[in-house]
Amino acid sequence: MTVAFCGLRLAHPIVNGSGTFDAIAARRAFGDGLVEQFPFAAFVSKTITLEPRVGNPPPRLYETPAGLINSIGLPNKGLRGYLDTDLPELARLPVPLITNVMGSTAEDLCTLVEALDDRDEVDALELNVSCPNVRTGLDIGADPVELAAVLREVRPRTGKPLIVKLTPNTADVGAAAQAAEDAGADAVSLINTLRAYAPHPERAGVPWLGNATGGLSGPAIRAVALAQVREVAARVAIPVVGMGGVQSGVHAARMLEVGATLVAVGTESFRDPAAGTRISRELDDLFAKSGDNIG
Ligand code: RRO
Repeated sequence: MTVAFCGLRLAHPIVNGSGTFDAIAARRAFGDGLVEQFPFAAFVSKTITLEPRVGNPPPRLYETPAGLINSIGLPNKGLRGYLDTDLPELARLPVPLITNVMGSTAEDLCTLVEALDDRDEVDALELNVSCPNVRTGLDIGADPVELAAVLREVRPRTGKPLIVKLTPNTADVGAAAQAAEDAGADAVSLINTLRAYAPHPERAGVPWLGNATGGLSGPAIRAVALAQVREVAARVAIPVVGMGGVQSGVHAARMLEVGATLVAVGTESFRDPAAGTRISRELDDLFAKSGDNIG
Protein backbone atom coordinates (compact mmCIF):
# COMPACT_ATOMS: atom_id res chain seq x y z
CA MET A 1 0.00 0.00 0.00
CA THR A 2 2.15 2.94 -1.20
CA VAL A 3 1.22 6.44 -0.10
CA ALA A 4 1.78 9.81 -1.76
CA PHE A 5 2.82 12.44 0.77
CA CYS A 6 4.03 15.95 -0.12
CA GLY A 7 5.55 14.76 -3.39
CA LEU A 8 7.20 11.73 -1.78
CA ARG A 9 6.13 8.19 -2.53
CA LEU A 10 6.23 6.11 0.67
CA ALA A 11 6.06 2.29 0.84
CA HIS A 12 3.34 2.38 3.53
CA PRO A 13 1.72 4.95 5.85
CA ILE A 14 3.73 4.26 9.03
CA VAL A 15 6.53 6.64 10.08
CA ASN A 16 8.18 7.33 13.43
CA GLY A 17 7.35 10.21 15.75
CA SER A 18 10.33 12.57 16.04
CA GLY A 19 12.67 11.65 18.88
CA THR A 20 11.21 8.20 19.51
CA PHE A 21 13.53 6.10 17.37
CA ASP A 22 17.29 6.65 17.16
CA ALA A 23 18.20 5.04 13.83
CA ILE A 24 21.94 5.47 14.41
CA ALA A 25 21.86 3.85 17.88
CA ALA A 26 19.50 1.16 16.55
CA ARG A 27 22.03 0.17 13.91
CA ARG A 28 24.72 -0.06 16.62
CA ALA A 29 22.49 -2.06 19.00
CA PHE A 30 20.63 -4.36 16.61
CA GLY A 31 22.93 -4.47 13.57
CA ASP A 32 22.32 -3.71 9.92
CA GLY A 33 19.32 -6.09 9.83
CA LEU A 34 17.02 -3.63 11.60
CA VAL A 35 18.10 -0.87 9.27
CA GLU A 36 17.73 -2.94 6.08
CA GLN A 37 14.27 -4.05 7.25
CA PHE A 38 13.60 -0.47 8.29
CA PRO A 39 10.42 -0.27 10.42
CA PHE A 40 9.23 3.04 8.96
CA ALA A 41 8.33 4.32 5.48
CA ALA A 42 10.21 7.56 6.19
CA PHE A 43 12.54 8.50 9.03
CA VAL A 44 11.86 11.62 11.12
CA SER A 45 14.96 12.83 12.98
CA LYS A 46 15.08 13.94 16.61
CA THR A 47 14.62 17.70 16.84
CA ILE A 48 17.77 19.69 16.16
CA THR A 49 18.51 23.25 17.22
CA LEU A 50 21.03 25.76 15.92
CA GLU A 51 23.39 25.36 18.89
CA PRO A 52 24.14 22.10 20.74
CA ARG A 53 22.04 21.44 23.87
CA VAL A 54 22.69 19.09 26.79
CA GLY A 55 19.00 18.61 27.60
CA ASN A 56 17.17 18.67 30.92
CA PRO A 57 18.54 17.44 34.26
CA PRO A 58 17.56 13.86 35.23
CA PRO A 59 15.28 12.12 36.01
CA ARG A 60 13.83 12.51 32.53
CA LEU A 61 11.23 9.76 32.40
CA TYR A 62 8.24 8.71 34.52
CA GLU A 63 5.90 5.83 33.76
CA THR A 64 2.17 6.38 34.28
CA PRO A 65 -0.48 3.62 34.30
CA ALA A 66 -0.98 3.92 30.54
CA GLY A 67 1.76 6.16 29.34
CA LEU A 68 5.14 7.78 29.66
CA ILE A 69 6.04 11.28 30.76
CA ASN A 70 9.28 12.57 29.26
CA SER A 71 11.28 15.65 30.02
CA ILE A 72 14.23 15.13 27.72
CA GLY A 73 14.73 18.79 26.90
CA LEU A 74 16.05 18.52 23.36
CA PRO A 75 19.62 17.29 23.80
CA ASN A 76 21.26 17.43 20.38
CA LYS A 77 24.55 18.15 18.63
CA GLY A 78 23.29 21.37 17.06
CA LEU A 79 23.08 22.09 13.35
CA ARG A 80 26.81 21.70 12.68
CA GLY A 81 27.01 18.38 14.52
CA TYR A 82 23.90 17.11 12.73
CA LEU A 83 25.23 18.02 9.29
CA ASP A 84 28.74 16.68 9.91
CA THR A 85 28.06 13.58 12.03
CA ASP A 86 24.45 12.41 11.81
CA LEU A 87 23.37 13.33 8.29
CA PRO A 88 25.90 11.08 6.49
CA GLU A 89 24.64 8.13 8.60
CA LEU A 90 20.94 8.97 8.18
CA ALA A 91 21.40 9.39 4.42
CA ARG A 92 22.24 5.64 4.29
CA LEU A 93 18.76 4.67 5.48
CA PRO A 94 16.62 3.03 2.79
CA VAL A 95 13.76 5.52 3.28
CA PRO A 96 13.22 9.28 2.81
CA LEU A 97 14.59 11.52 5.57
CA ILE A 98 12.53 14.18 7.31
CA THR A 99 14.63 16.47 9.50
CA ASN A 100 12.88 18.00 12.52
CA VAL A 101 14.04 21.46 13.65
CA MET A 102 13.22 23.88 16.40
CA GLY A 103 14.31 27.45 16.99
CA SER A 104 13.90 29.83 19.89
CA THR A 105 13.54 32.72 17.43
CA ALA A 106 12.25 33.00 13.86
CA GLU A 107 15.80 33.96 12.88
CA ASP A 108 17.22 30.68 14.29
CA LEU A 109 14.56 28.74 12.42
CA CYS A 110 15.36 30.49 9.17
CA THR A 111 19.07 29.66 9.56
CA LEU A 112 18.26 26.01 10.25
CA VAL A 113 15.83 25.72 7.36
CA GLU A 114 18.18 27.40 4.87
CA ALA A 115 21.10 25.16 5.85
CA LEU A 116 18.98 22.02 5.45
CA ASP A 117 17.45 23.23 2.21
CA ASP A 118 20.96 23.00 0.72
CA ARG A 119 21.25 19.29 1.50
CA ASP A 120 19.96 16.76 -1.01
CA GLU A 121 19.96 14.04 1.67
CA VAL A 122 17.02 15.80 3.38
CA ASP A 123 13.67 15.10 1.71
CA ALA A 124 11.41 17.22 3.92
CA LEU A 125 11.50 19.39 7.03
CA GLU A 126 9.35 19.21 10.13
CA LEU A 127 9.10 22.34 12.24
CA ASN A 128 8.68 21.57 15.92
CA VAL A 129 6.61 24.38 17.38
CA SER A 130 5.31 22.13 20.11
CA CYS A 131 7.97 20.85 22.54
CA PRO A 132 6.51 20.99 26.06
CA ASN A 133 9.93 20.75 27.72
CA VAL A 134 11.86 23.91 26.93
CA ARG A 135 11.26 27.46 28.00
CA THR A 136 12.09 29.29 24.80
CA GLY A 137 9.90 32.29 25.43
CA LEU A 138 8.41 31.41 22.06
CA ASP A 139 5.38 29.20 22.48
CA ILE A 140 4.52 29.83 18.87
CA GLY A 141 2.57 26.66 18.23
CA ALA A 142 -0.11 27.58 20.76
CA ASP A 143 -0.83 30.98 19.19
CA PRO A 144 -2.15 30.89 15.60
CA VAL A 145 -1.20 34.51 14.91
CA GLU A 146 2.38 34.06 16.08
CA LEU A 147 2.66 30.71 14.32
CA ALA A 148 1.58 32.24 11.01
CA ALA A 149 3.99 35.17 11.45
CA VAL A 150 6.96 32.82 12.00
CA LEU A 151 5.94 30.54 9.14
CA ARG A 152 5.70 33.46 6.73
CA GLU A 153 9.38 34.15 7.45
CA VAL A 154 10.46 30.52 7.27
CA ARG A 155 8.42 29.32 4.28
CA PRO A 156 10.36 31.19 1.57
CA ARG A 157 13.67 29.74 2.85
CA THR A 158 13.03 26.26 1.48
CA GLY A 159 11.51 24.54 -1.51
CA LYS A 160 11.35 21.27 0.42
CA PRO A 161 8.07 20.08 1.90
CA LEU A 162 7.45 21.80 5.23
CA ILE A 163 5.51 19.91 7.90
CA VAL A 164 4.42 21.80 11.02
CA LYS A 165 4.25 19.74 14.21
CA LEU A 166 1.38 21.17 16.22
CA THR A 167 0.98 21.28 19.97
CA PRO A 168 -2.01 19.70 21.70
CA ASN A 169 -1.47 22.13 24.59
CA THR A 170 -3.68 24.84 23.16
CA ALA A 171 -7.31 25.82 23.27
CA ASP A 172 -7.95 25.56 19.53
CA VAL A 173 -5.74 23.15 17.58
CA GLY A 174 -7.92 23.62 14.49
CA ALA A 175 -7.10 27.33 14.41
CA ALA A 176 -3.36 26.57 14.70
CA ALA A 177 -3.60 24.07 11.83
CA GLN A 178 -5.52 26.57 9.72
CA ALA A 179 -2.90 29.24 10.42
CA ALA A 180 -0.14 26.83 9.38
CA GLU A 181 -1.92 25.98 6.13
CA ASP A 182 -2.62 29.65 5.34
CA ALA A 183 1.05 30.52 5.91
CA GLY A 184 2.24 27.87 3.44
CA ALA A 185 2.76 24.63 5.39
CA ASP A 186 2.62 21.55 3.15
CA ALA A 187 1.40 19.29 5.97
CA VAL A 188 0.74 19.28 9.69
CA SER A 189 1.60 16.59 12.22
CA LEU A 190 0.00 16.01 15.61
CA ILE A 191 -0.16 15.39 18.46
CA ASN A 192 3.04 16.16 20.34
CA THR A 193 2.93 15.21 24.03
CA LEU A 194 0.44 16.60 26.54
CA ARG A 195 2.00 18.70 29.29
CA ALA A 196 2.02 16.60 32.46
CA TYR A 197 3.36 16.55 36.03
CA ALA A 198 4.95 13.58 37.76
CA PRO A 199 4.92 13.72 41.58
CA HIS A 200 7.85 12.21 43.50
CA PRO A 201 6.60 8.82 44.74
CA GLU A 202 7.96 9.33 48.30
CA ARG A 203 8.43 13.06 48.88
CA ALA A 204 5.20 15.02 49.12
CA GLY A 205 5.10 18.15 47.02
CA VAL A 206 8.38 17.38 45.25
CA PRO A 207 8.46 16.82 41.50
CA TRP A 208 10.00 13.60 40.19
CA LEU A 209 11.30 15.02 36.92
CA GLY A 210 14.40 17.18 36.90
CA ASN A 211 12.46 19.83 34.99
CA ALA A 212 9.30 19.34 37.13
CA THR A 213 6.93 18.94 34.17
CA GLY A 214 7.12 16.84 31.03
CA GLY A 215 5.06 15.55 28.13
CA LEU A 216 2.70 12.57 28.32
CA SER A 217 2.64 10.03 25.48
CA GLY A 218 1.45 6.46 24.94
CA PRO A 219 -1.97 4.75 25.07
CA ALA A 220 -3.20 7.30 27.65
CA ILE A 221 -3.35 9.99 24.97
CA ARG A 222 -4.80 7.97 22.07
CA ALA A 223 -8.38 9.25 22.43
CA VAL A 224 -7.16 12.86 22.69
CA ALA A 225 -5.01 12.36 19.59
CA LEU A 226 -7.93 10.93 17.61
CA ALA A 227 -10.13 13.88 18.56
CA GLN A 228 -7.49 16.44 17.57
CA VAL A 229 -6.48 14.69 14.32
CA ARG A 230 -10.16 14.41 13.39
CA GLU A 231 -10.74 18.11 14.06
CA VAL A 232 -7.65 19.22 12.13
CA ALA A 233 -8.25 16.90 9.16
CA ALA A 234 -11.75 18.31 8.80
CA ARG A 235 -10.39 21.86 8.90
CA VAL A 236 -7.43 21.83 6.47
CA ALA A 237 -6.86 20.54 2.94
CA ILE A 238 -3.15 19.70 3.45
CA PRO A 239 -2.18 16.18 4.59
CA VAL A 240 -2.14 15.31 8.29
CA VAL A 241 0.35 13.03 10.04
CA GLY A 242 -1.57 11.55 12.97
CA MET A 243 0.06 10.21 16.10
CA GLY A 244 -0.61 9.52 19.76
CA GLY A 245 -0.75 6.13 21.44
CA VAL A 246 -0.73 4.03 18.27
CA GLN A 247 0.29 0.46 19.19
CA SER A 248 -1.35 -1.71 16.52
CA GLY A 249 -2.67 -1.85 12.98
CA VAL A 250 -6.19 -1.28 14.30
CA HIS A 251 -5.06 1.89 16.09
CA ALA A 252 -3.34 3.08 12.88
CA ALA A 253 -6.51 2.34 10.89
CA ARG A 254 -8.50 4.51 13.33
CA MET A 255 -6.09 7.42 12.67
CA LEU A 256 -6.54 6.99 8.92
CA GLU A 257 -10.32 6.85 9.35
CA VAL A 258 -10.39 10.24 11.09
CA GLY A 259 -8.44 11.78 8.24
CA ALA A 260 -4.69 11.15 8.68
CA THR A 261 -2.61 10.45 5.55
CA LEU A 262 0.33 9.04 7.53
CA VAL A 263 0.44 7.57 11.03
CA ALA A 264 3.44 8.01 13.31
CA VAL A 265 4.42 5.48 15.96
CA GLY A 266 6.26 6.84 19.00
CA THR A 267 6.22 5.42 22.51
CA GLU A 268 5.45 1.89 21.26
CA SER A 269 8.90 1.77 19.58
CA PHE A 270 10.57 2.03 23.00
CA ARG A 271 8.87 -1.26 23.94
CA ASP A 272 9.41 -2.89 20.56
CA PRO A 273 11.93 -1.35 18.13
CA ALA A 274 10.32 -3.27 15.25
CA ALA A 275 6.81 -1.99 16.10
CA GLY A 276 6.65 0.03 12.86
CA THR A 277 7.08 -3.12 10.76
CA ARG A 278 4.48 -5.03 12.77
CA ILE A 279 1.94 -2.19 12.67
CA SER A 280 2.30 -1.69 8.90
CA ARG A 281 1.82 -5.47 8.37
CA GLU A 282 -1.24 -5.47 10.62
CA LEU A 283 -2.61 -2.54 8.64
CA ASP A 284 -1.99 -4.40 5.37
CA ASP A 285 -3.85 -7.42 6.75
CA LEU A 286 -6.80 -5.22 7.71
CA PHE A 287 -6.89 -3.74 4.20
CA ALA A 288 -6.62 -7.20 2.65
CA LYS A 289 -9.58 -8.40 4.75
CA SER A 290 -11.86 -5.48 4.06
CA GLY A 291 -10.62 -3.79 0.89
CA ASP A 292 -10.40 -0.04 1.25
CA ASN A 293 -13.20 -0.10 3.74
CA ILE A 294 -11.51 -0.75 7.08
CA GLY A 295 -14.15 -1.34 9.73
O1 RRO B 1 13.13 16.66 23.81
C1 RRO B 1 12.04 16.66 24.39
O2 RRO B 1 11.93 16.77 25.62
C2 RRO B 1 10.76 16.58 23.66
C3 RRO B 1 10.49 17.23 22.48
BR1 RRO B 1 11.78 18.21 21.54
C4 RRO B 1 9.18 17.17 21.93
O3 RRO B 1 8.86 17.76 20.88
N1 RRO B 1 8.25 16.46 22.61
C5 RRO B 1 8.52 15.82 23.75
O4 RRO B 1 7.63 15.19 24.35
N2 RRO B 1 9.77 15.88 24.28
